[in-house]
Amino acid sequence: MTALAPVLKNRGGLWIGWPGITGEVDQQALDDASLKAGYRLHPVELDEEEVEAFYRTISNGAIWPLFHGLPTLANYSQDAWDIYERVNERFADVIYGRTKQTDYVWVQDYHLMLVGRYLRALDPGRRMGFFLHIPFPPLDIFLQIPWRAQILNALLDFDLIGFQTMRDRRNFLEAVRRVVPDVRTHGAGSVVSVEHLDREVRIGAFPISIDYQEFCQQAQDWPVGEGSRWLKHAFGGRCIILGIDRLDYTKGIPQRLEALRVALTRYPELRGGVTFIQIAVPSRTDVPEYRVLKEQIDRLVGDINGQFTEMDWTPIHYMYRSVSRDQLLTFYRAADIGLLTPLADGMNLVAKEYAAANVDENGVLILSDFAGAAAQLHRWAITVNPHNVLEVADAIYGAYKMAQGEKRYRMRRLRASIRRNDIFRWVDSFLEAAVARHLDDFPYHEDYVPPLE
Ligand code: ADQ
Repeated sequence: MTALAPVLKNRGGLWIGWPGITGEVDQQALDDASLKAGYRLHPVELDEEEVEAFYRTISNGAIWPLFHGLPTLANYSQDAWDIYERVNERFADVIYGRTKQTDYVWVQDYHLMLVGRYLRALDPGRRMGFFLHIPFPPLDIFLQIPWRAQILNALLDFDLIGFQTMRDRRNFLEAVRRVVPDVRTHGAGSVVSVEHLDREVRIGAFPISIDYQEFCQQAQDWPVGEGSRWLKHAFGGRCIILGIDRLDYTKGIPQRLEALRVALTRYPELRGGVTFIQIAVPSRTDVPEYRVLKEQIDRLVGDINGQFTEMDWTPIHYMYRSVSRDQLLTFYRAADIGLLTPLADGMNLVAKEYAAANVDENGVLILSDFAGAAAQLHRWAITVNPHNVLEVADAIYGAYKMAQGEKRYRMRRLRASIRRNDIFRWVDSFLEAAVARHLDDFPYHEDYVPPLE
């Protein structure tokens, strides 16, 4: 949950989570990590069977595809669900044991949708909120999950439930009205409330963001500026189109590659004129669907390069690996076009990072209609339906031909919008809805560990 790191770093706090490895956690390593991060970390340990059921089977094998509107990829297992419940209960136990009654608990994401239910049972008066980082699917899709009533009832045990967009919130409210008996909704605007079992639950849209200032400043650092000039030179001054994503079937990478093929076919002027850099970060490599996707992308890149490469030009540069922060910023800064076309995405922070790092204000953002970020950025980005490869191809050509003045105008407005609505504003608006307080009201945590200089 790297998006939250800047806030925790500034305010301290306690982060409870599974460290991503099975077996016993090395306390010294965790203390070192706490010191480096600037906030305390406390592990919830999981064994191999729990990781398989809770993390791989239910979270990433059922909820992730279904919530991204891809029900045919979702697999359900009742045995695994029982373990998902057990792990959520363990998280609630650990939270209960490690926090005071007055501490506000803010649970993050789809792995932990039941924590409210268990924590409410242990501590009925506890104030707690939940934020869903992924989309909430339309009614007919959500209804397919075998545990729909358990999920909705458990979510309603939180005091505040946050979604990325109004569309997600609307989908959630429709599901609640259909599945949970005797609920009443009140209010309008960005936060509405639902009456459920004599409690009031607030439901809001809080689009997550980035630490704009940090991206903007780091993009102006000397190595990034030099690197980006070098990159442009290395690619012969061609128009650089950039795609950066975790290698995930929700990110629409094959469709994007097909769109590039169509663009190169329809607009011969682009041949030799553009270089497409796709960086895919390895993700969930133990899941068969992800391995199949990787092979599909490998093949497509090979096909398209085979079809169009000339002696002095290769259309696609494909990197299957993670890159350092400086390298990431260098790619962002050098790219003339950011091409981010997920089939579904809670927000898509890469789109915001690209704009923040585009300090020369001469880039164009092409963004999927189905990224949560489009709700905020649609006026100044070129928005596209990622399934319509012709439309995406036309958008690529349109961005390539766009006049300097228009690029600057759009990019300035994109950046201004992200600057105003940064990660601190996101936390602030959530806290205001949750406990009627602002981020500035929160002192440094008594156990706050200052970051290393
Ligand atoms: P993700 O699906 O991971 O997040 P995204 O929002 O784009 O998607 O965030 C990816 C993060 O990884 C970015 O901060 C980016 O800088 C980093 N990253 C990407 N490529 C990298 C690379 N090659 N090397 C190093 N770092 C890289 C989920 C949801 C999103 C939602 C976020 C936050 O799926 O929809 O926006 O949570 O809520």
